[in-house]
Amino acid sequence: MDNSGRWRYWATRSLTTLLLLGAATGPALVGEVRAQGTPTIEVVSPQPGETVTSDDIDVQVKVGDFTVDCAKAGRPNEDGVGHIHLMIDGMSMAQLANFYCGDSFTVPGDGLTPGKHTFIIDLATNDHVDMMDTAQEVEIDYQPANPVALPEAEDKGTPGVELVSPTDGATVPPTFTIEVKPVNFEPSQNLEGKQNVPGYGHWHVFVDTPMGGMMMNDIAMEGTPGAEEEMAMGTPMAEGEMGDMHMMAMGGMILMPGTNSFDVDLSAWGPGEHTIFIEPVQNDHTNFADFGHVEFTVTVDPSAAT
Ligand SMILES: [Cu+2]
Repeated sequence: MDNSGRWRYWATRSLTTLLLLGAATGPALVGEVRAQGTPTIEVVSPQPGETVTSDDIDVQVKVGDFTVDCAKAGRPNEDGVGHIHLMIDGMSMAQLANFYCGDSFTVPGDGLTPGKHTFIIDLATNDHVDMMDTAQEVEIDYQPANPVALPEAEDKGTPGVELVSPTDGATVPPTFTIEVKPVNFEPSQNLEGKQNVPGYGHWHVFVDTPMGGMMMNDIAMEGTPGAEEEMAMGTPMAEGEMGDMHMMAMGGMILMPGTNSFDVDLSAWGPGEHTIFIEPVQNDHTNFADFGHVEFTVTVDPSAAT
């Protein structure tokens, strides 16, 4: 089944949509919820203007009035719960380095040229929608001792994936390891959010998300076509300026790993049978023109042996 439109769509959305998404989540933050405090994220390190000489960039944040819980990634949204997004040199999903689950994490320097780069760090809902009103922007001067260039393109054919373990239909504990074997493809966590390189990318892992279930919400906005091109960071768009647009939540996506072995935690999904879908994607999180995927089921049993 062809699903090549699925993520391509996501990546074509830019700041406009993210702002729109931010606006859409905004109302949840007022009223009763605001009484508990408005979620915030503060960047402790790096500081704006800081010269970073390490090859990878350590980031430290402080989150307020918000529970970071990556076990809930891909689950239905809950007020005040989600995870952290970091984007490099832009505000679209194409620049998403990954999502993060703690107060400190490391952004790989691979593919980043020495010089000025901007990180945008914000809170995101379980379904990976950026909470725009929390976004923090930090420009750094990246001067690594050993800059790492993007790898050479290595187009070997249609990228795909084979399941190594667990076996289809296996009974597993809530947290277990998935192992896959790439086909014509080299996953790299370090390249996520960087420029696309043929033959490289990472995996997207979904739970209980039917193929073709794109979870797309059409949002029709009255307004001026072309306004999105005029958008720039720091110039919030007034309501009604956007043309017709679509947006999509990332319901079901639990992980975007760049390794062939990774742990998944289905505790928030509950015991019983779950379907897992894994596909190779490009560095910008969009699908390859053609690609293979695997889909299998597991039965989560809290008493199962690891
Ligand atoms: Cu991705």
